[in-house]
Amino acid sequence: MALRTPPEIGGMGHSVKRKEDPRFIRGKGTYVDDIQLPGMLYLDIVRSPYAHAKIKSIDASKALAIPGVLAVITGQDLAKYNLHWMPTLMSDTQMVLPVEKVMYQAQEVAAVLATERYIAADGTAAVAVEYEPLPVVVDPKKALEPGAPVLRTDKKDKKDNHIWHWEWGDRTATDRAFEEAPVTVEQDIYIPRIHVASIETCGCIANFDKVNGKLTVWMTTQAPHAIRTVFALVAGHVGLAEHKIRIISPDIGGGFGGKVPVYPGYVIAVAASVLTGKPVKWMEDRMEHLQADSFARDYHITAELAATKDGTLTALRIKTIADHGYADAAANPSKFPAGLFHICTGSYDFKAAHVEVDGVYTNKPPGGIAYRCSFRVTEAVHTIERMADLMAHQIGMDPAEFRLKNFVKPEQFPYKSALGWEYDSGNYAGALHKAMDKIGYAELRREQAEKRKKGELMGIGISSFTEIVGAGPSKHFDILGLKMFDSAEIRIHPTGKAIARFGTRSQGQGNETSYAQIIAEELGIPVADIQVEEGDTDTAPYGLGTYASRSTPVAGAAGAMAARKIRDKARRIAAHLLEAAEEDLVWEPGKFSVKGAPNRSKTIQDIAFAAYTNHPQGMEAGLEAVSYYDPPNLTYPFGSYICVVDIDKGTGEVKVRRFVAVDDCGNIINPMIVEGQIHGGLTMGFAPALFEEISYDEQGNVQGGSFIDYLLPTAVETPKWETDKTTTPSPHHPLGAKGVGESATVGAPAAIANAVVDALWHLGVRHVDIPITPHKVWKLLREKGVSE
Ligand code: MCN
Ligand code: CUN
Repeated sequence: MALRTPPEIGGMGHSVKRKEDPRFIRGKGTYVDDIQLPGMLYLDIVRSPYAHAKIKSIDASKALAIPGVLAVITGQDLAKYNLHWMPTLMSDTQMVLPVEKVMYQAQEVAAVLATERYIAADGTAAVAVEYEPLPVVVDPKKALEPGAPVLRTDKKDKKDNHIWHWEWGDRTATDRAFEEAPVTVEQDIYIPRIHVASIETCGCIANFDKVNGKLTVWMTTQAPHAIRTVFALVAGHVGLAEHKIRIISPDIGGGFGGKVPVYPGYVIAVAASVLTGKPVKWMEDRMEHLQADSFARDYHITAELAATKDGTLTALRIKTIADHGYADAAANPSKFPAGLFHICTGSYDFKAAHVEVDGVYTNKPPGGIAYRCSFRVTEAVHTIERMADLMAHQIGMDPAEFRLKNFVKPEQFPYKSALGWEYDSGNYAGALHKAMDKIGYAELRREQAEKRKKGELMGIGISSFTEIVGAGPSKHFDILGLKMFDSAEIRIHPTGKAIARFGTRSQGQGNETSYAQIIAEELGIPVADIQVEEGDTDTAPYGLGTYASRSTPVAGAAGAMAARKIRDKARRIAAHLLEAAEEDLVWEPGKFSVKGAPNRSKTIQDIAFAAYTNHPQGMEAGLEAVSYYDPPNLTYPFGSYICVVDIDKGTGEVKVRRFVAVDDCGNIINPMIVEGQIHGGLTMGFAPALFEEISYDEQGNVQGGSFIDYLLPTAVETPKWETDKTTTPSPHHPLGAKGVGESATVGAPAAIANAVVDALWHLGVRHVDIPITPHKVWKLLREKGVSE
């Protein structure tokens, strides 16, 4: 199916702007920080310089002496209302403000409320906190050793730092396959902690209206409805009922998963507004954002592959230590503590697989997952794609040939993986062949052989990933019990114009545009006649939000289903208007006509008008519909990426010479948006492959807590992406579409890492952990005796 893409619609998702809105300042949208309310107060947060320390005292007197500082809020203050702890998305607990001790560097210690933003900051600097440092646990492996200091002393029965053990798959069959295997490879892989760097940091304005008892929060959130419910559940006892809470997620300057969790700042702002009856704004600065918000990855993996001598994969075995920081606040479906990590068999047809993960507490910020990744699929893809290359090299087979031999074949779909997933559709060989042709694979291998003779270092890396996006189905997926369906509500006005509201919240993906296209396609109404809204819980139908590339697979499907309900009613109205039987009507986009008499027709606009002015007796007036869509399965987009690198022997610098990305996300709704998603996604895969990492020294001091040492690639470093596509529709999605928002970030790092190892394999290099910095490569080259 070809979906219409009106050329006048750009990929920005800001087609309809509220120019008349007095709060509209920047001309690009209305972001939380653009909103100014009369009498607004500002919140700033005191943060801990220690990674683990008792709080002996907090002296607020100097801060309170500053004119304009109204209050210093501490954990003791919140404890009076039992709001000093809050639940995490994984049913763990996390501090809002500490009463006893801090657990990571940059943790919130107290909050200052003031009349001006700069006064609040001055107040923060003037709060004197006395700490007593405690032993710090940074390494999750050491955290598990007997005798390691127990971090969660708030949990009475907790005697160690182990959070949970989770395993999946057939252990016996997997172990047996390894015993019998003629070839096995094993590799430790560390996927470091990283952090999104969206243009807009997190923040909110909480406004409690004392007259009608209603709390409105403008908030940088990807999931406004879920937040409303969580607020009601957590703060119900202080009188905030769900119908008295309105969450508005205005324009969002990038989310990438970092705007799914609830951070203490939001909760303190709400508490401050409820107590003062004034609007309270809290907005993080860049360093707070990097140092304290939800992180991603931090997986210490040991992976093993088993194969026959001819290179047929037989089994996969993985053990992982997951560093969750001081609280398990991962944004995961409740049922799966390690998210969808068990998609780790990837694009290959394994007979047996087994995966184990252990969650561990350390003195680091809580969270997990927030970096353009559908619940740990990036970790899974990186592991299997690195391992596939390792095995191919080990048995002396070309990595492309090895993949082609082991792929799940097109005729095997729907394919049940060894770890229980049912892949909906795919043609992995098709995508890889296309990428190989486009990049000139055979010629590159010849060039590589020539260069190697001359001592030059060139590598070719492949990543043939399978993604898993679009959660539900609700029978397996929920967050804190809230089932992962999603919703759309469409109202057609008498003059044929429409408003459509969705339970998701785009952060720059352009959903406003593509949702309008879906409805336009289903109803034949021009895109320009459809206003799309998301993100206001008072108006939008209940939904779980935008993450895990679920908007198109779930809410987009809901949009199509709601539009089809409207079309069904429109048919009945048309039959009435045309005095014909419903079965005798034919639909073409935009109108119904009588079979055999095409001149007797009614447009959707005629029908909309009639729905309010001349509807059949016995039928309800109006033309609107709601759909709550529970997908029967996830969607499994995929792709093949090929990367060519040249390595500078003198400096260790890795230069990405070419990068070809062939993606398949089923039927595409808006090609321009999809291309933009892939370009952005590739850059966000390139970044952790070569640059980004947040690490900690032994005292728990964050390394990478500012843009001085958390390196983001700029346009200068970023290669020119060469993109292409294949189209394998999802059989269960009403439009045959699969999600795409994260694919490139998930698939790209392994292609780059594989290219680097491919360039160095003949020197004895078997693996390099990302980020592959010049220093790391330079050291490896010196170790292997390579001179400039
Ligand atoms: N699309 C399409 N045809 C398809 C699939 C998608 O035209 N077959 C379009 C969609 O209609 C939508 C866009 O591509 O406009 C992305 O759709 P989808 O894959 O459904 O992903 P979501 O809208 O759910 O976006 C979430 C995804 C995630 S989880 C992260 S993280 C991420 C990403 O999107 N964060 C982003 N891309 C981002 N892009 C921007 N600009 N900002 C972010 O914060
Ligand atoms: Cu995990 S990043 Mo996206 O799913 O919001």
